[in-house]
Amino acid sequence: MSREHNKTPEEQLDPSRRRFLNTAAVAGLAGASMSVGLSACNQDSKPASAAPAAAAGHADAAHEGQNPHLKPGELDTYYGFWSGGHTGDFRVLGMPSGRELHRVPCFVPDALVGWGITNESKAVMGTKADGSLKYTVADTHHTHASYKDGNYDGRYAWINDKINSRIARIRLDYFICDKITELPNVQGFHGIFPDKRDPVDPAINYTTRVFCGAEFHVPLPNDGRDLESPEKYRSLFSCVDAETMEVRWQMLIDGNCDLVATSYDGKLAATNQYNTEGGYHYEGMMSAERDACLFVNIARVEEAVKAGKTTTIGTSKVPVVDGTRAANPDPKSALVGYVSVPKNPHGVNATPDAKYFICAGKLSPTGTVIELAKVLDWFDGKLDDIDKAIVAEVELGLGPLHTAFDGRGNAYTTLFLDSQIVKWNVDAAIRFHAGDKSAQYVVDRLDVTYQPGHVNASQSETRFADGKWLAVGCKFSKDRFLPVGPLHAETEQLVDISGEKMKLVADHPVRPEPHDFIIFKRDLLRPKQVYDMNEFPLAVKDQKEAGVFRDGKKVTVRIASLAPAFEPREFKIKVGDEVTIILTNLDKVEDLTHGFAIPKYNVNFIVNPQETKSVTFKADKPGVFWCYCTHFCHALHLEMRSRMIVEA
Ligand code: K7E
Ligand code: CUA
Ligand code: CA
Repeated sequence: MSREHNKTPEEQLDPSRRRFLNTAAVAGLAGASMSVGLSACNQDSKPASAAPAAAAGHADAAHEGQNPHLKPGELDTYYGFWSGGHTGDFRVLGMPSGRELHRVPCFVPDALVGWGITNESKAVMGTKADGSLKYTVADTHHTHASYKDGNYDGRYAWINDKINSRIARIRLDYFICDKITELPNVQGFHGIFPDKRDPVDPAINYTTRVFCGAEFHVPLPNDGRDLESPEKYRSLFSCVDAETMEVRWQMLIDGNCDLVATSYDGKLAATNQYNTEGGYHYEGMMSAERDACLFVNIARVEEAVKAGKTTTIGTSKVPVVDGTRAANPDPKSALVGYVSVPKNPHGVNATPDAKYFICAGKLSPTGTVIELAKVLDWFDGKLDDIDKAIVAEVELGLGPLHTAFDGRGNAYTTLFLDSQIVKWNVDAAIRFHAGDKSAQYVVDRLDVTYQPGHVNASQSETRFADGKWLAVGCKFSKDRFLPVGPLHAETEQLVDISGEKMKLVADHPVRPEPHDFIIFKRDLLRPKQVYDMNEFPLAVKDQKEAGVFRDGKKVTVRIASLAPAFEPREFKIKVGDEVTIILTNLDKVEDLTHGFAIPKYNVNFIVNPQETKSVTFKADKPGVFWCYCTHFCHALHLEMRSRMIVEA
């Protein structure tokens, strides 16, 4: 097994090191990319030889670096929000330690909290007519949080589900998922980004919309028509209201979308597209040398929606505007502009100085820097060609995917095929592109292990990028951890970016596969650790309110927990009853969680301090069933039970 991280700095900076990458899993893609991708970049646009070799070995000797290791009892200085991937959850890590603190279930049932078991969680997740869950699988990729004044405001986070095109909102006061919306007529909802302010109302300096890009193009509506006419397939770019979580509008677009980015002035949302060809096999999707990054003029779209210049698709009532190229020929009235970007671009990210969006080329070894002021000029009719908004297109390395920022003018782009992060200076890249071939834009390269996808830095996606820590999500771990059978953990690597050179300081294994994450300062969040009982209309506010309430065959059992007892201590129901158990945890002490499990009835959930949850089931088995506390809460935790007697 090759040990890529043992390369000397000189070898790291040498592009020929690619020859040593013998990763079978990527050989196919590497081959495809090398043959078609490299040709897109002509010889004289080679990077200015990266960092000077002489300085590489002992550069930054004066820079001591930061220590990611916490002593027992020490707290992390950042929160990390990680998407869970196929586990469908939203994970919370402490950073820089990388310790996983919490998983917030969203799209997929979770046995710890009873997500998908309780009535409240099922109502959020969505059920079929028979009361069972509509979906039990998911694929989360991207998570982003709400903004105010260009920084995180700690209200909400959102996460996408690619499989079933759902968006979940997480309340950051309690770290719970409170709403899920399914986007109509969309398949493969992938990129997601909240706006950062309103494009026209100066009083609204915070997030009110979330934009959702769609990856797959399908017949619209997808009801059996146009099955064999891929030229008619389209995808939709959607806008979801941050508060109501309703879909405000959708826009027909050409191409398949990957990521979404939004500007700090609220005027633009962008999504990069890799299949402007409209191909339906991968060969077709990579036949063109350039694809696009689509820029949405948000104010214009909302005007068009207001003016009723919309249609609807299928049974959906959501207004749909037309953002295809053909429908938007005149910049002065265009809802969208398509900036040309090489080839099957992956990732679009906003620089913290609010000036640029950067797309990575994926099948081209390039990064493309697009100046937002020029895009706006094009919409105003002051720039004749929107591609003139491209102020740099420079070679970075093989398989560039995602980019993070340090707030000091540097970008950090993952190179999937090279298994590297390349640190490059955006201003130098712009000078290089403008003709100054002495401009050295590559600052440093760091080998990571292996095949990195997303990358993010502390506060990177805000105006307050602080350039301290960078995390990189590596898709392959290979030999980095103890072997545990065929399924490998992924490697999240932590990099100290406080100095000129990047320093790899820790590996964290993560359960596959998180894709994306954000890292932000802990003082921007004020989580509550005890619920407000008034949030729960069903709350059993006092032990005296507990008891069995019968209405024909419908039985409500109201239970209160107060360590170490449930009230009532026992209750009787009959076979054939439809039973709803409502449980309130009356304990007010922080960290005092109770569980409630009913053997053989498939019921288990927890109630946190002052929280209320309910479950409904059919009493179909006679006998004695000890409802017991599953969460160690007290010296008498084992004794904390209630006897459920089901009479035949
Ligand atoms: Cu953001 Cu993996 Cu969904 Cu790139 S995608 S890696
Ligand atoms: Cu209550 Cu354990
Ligand atoms: Ca393409």
